[in-house]
This record gives sequence, C-alpha cells and structure tokens, in this order.
Amino acid sequence: MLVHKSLLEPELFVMSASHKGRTDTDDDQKMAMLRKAFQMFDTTKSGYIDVLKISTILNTMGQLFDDSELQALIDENDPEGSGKINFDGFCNIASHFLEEEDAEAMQQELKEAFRLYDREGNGYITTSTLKEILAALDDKLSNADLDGIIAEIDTDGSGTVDFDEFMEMMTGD
Ligand SMILES: [Ca+2]
Repeated sequence: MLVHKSLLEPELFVMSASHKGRTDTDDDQKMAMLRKAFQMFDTTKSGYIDVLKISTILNTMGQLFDDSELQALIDENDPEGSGKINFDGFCNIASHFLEEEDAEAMQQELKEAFRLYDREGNGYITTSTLKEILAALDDKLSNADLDGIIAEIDTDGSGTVDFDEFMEMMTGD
C-alpha cells in the first residue's frame, strides 16, 4: 500500500521528515560504529572475533538483547561452532538488534501520527476524517478513488480505522 504511504507522508511525517533524509547517513554511521567495535575487539587483527565477545560489544553499544536470542543468532552465523565470527557475521547479529530498535522507534512515530488525527482519543479515526485528509493531500483523487482507498484501509469495514489498520496502511505489514 505504498501509494497511501506517499499520500500521507507530507502531513503525517512532518516531524520525521528529517528522519527520512537521515536514513542513509544512519546506515553509514551504524556500519562505521560496528566496524569500529569489531576492530576494537579483534585485537590480533585476524578478521575474526570470539563469539563470546559479542555480548560485551552489544553491552558497550548500549544495546539490549535477549541471551537466548543472541545465542540463536550466533549459532546461525557460526554453523560450524568454531567460536569465532567474521565481520559480516558480526554485522548480521548486531544489526538484528539495532533494527529491532528502529522498528520500535517507527511504531512510536506512527503512534504519535495516529494521535494527531485521533484528537478525541477514541483509539480510532473515522473513515470520513481519513477521507478528508486524503482528499486534502491529493486533490486529484476522485470520490470513487477515495472510497476505494478507504475500503482497503478499513479492512473490517467498521467505518473506523484503528491503530492496527493505520499501521498496516503506513507500513504494509
Ligand atoms: Ca476498521
């Protein structure tokens, strides 16, 4: 439902407009940070680090993680159980936890955007309100277009868009 996302972006993502533009830099910064951490712990410059050090690195970066989840990722990236992991493997593991945090931040932003339209705090936006928003954002949409979009968003046909439906519209999940 990317069309809806782009329709709503100008309004809903006002506060995160800079966030979008920052994404590439964020990835670069993330990679640089991971490389630095990896090199710091690869004391012999072998290109590998001890898997036992990964939890220490994650702690150092202030990342929260679940021990069993981490172990599962280590097993996945070190299938031979060598006890060592290269930079790529390390990135796979570390970015799993970093991305999880991003998803949470994304959900938080969507919650804030949702609240902007759910002014009365009902926990939903009426489809008529949403229709007005969509119409204001793109005046080329006909009434039939709008009805079609609304029908797709309000999947249970309740006449209201709750946060789950809203999130589905924005993220496509
Ligand atoms: Ca609904």
